Amino acid sequence: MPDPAPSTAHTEDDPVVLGSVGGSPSVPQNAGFRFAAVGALLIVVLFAGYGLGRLNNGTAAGTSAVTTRAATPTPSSSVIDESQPHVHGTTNPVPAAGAGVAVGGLSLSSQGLTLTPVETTFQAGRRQRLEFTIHGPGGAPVTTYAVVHDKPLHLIVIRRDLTGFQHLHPEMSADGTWSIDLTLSEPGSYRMIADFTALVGGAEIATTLGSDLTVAGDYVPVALPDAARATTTESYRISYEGTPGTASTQPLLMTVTDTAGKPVAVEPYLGAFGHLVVLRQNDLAYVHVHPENQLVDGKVKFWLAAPSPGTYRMFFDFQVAGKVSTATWTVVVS
Ligand SMILES: [Cu+2]
Repeated sequence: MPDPAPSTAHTEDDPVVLGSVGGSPSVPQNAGFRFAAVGALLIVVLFAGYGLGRLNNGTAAGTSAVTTRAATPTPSSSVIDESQPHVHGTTNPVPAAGAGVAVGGLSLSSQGLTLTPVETTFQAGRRQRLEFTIHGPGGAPVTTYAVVHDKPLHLIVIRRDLTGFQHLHPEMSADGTWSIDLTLSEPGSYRMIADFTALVGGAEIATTLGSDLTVAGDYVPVALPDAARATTTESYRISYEGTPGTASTQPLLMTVTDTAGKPVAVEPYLGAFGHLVVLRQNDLAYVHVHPENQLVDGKVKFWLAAPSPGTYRMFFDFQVAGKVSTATWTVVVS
């Protein structure tokens, strides 16, 4: 069963509401200097860990993602240039050999921020409103966020057996409540994983928080498909090259063709040539990877380090002819 297409959840014309801030790209883009540090290194840049701190400070030191921004007179949104490849959801950009990377999305709270869903019980197959807030260190809802890949917040919803993947973009009301219509088609336990960069008191806090969602009923878990390098969607065949490991960051190259094997042109989607979400089986630990900003021989090139040996499911959102599709693979990392 194909996963729901992300395109059903939003359009690129969706207004991005950022509380009292107004329009999103209103702040001078200071991303240039931020990313100059990585430049040609093509190193995975980490947002949920100390990625921003590392880049802002220009050093490799630090363990916190809370970083002080250049002074701005009022609370504001910012736009992060994610034109360099990087990873969300981990806390260690370049894993030491054998150490693996830490992971995101496993907790309701991190770095002073707490995800607070309003209602976590859903009925199978029925569209319901999913609402949540992100509470800041002082307890008040956060209302300002950096725009990362065209959106102030990216939401992944998936069942515990790694079926039913949805990549959504909720909208925020002025009081900081995020909401979106959500249909969970089958009974079971799901995760919602929110990936964002909150702007709190002049600091940027990039993190990934997660909560369970429950659909009552007879849960029939689906076995994970076998690992394979090629997969198909309704219209495309997608394969990848590269072997993810834990010891170092490895390239992954995605090739998209039509069903007859003829290459097709992948288009930018949400500020990149594709978005790769990698979830670990059994705990749904989350890694969100973005590609290099140029295609390589028509292929979309990512860099990925797995946080541990184990089995993962990869979800690759890409756009062709204005339509977003999601390719999925099972990957076993040894
Ligand atoms: Cu997104």
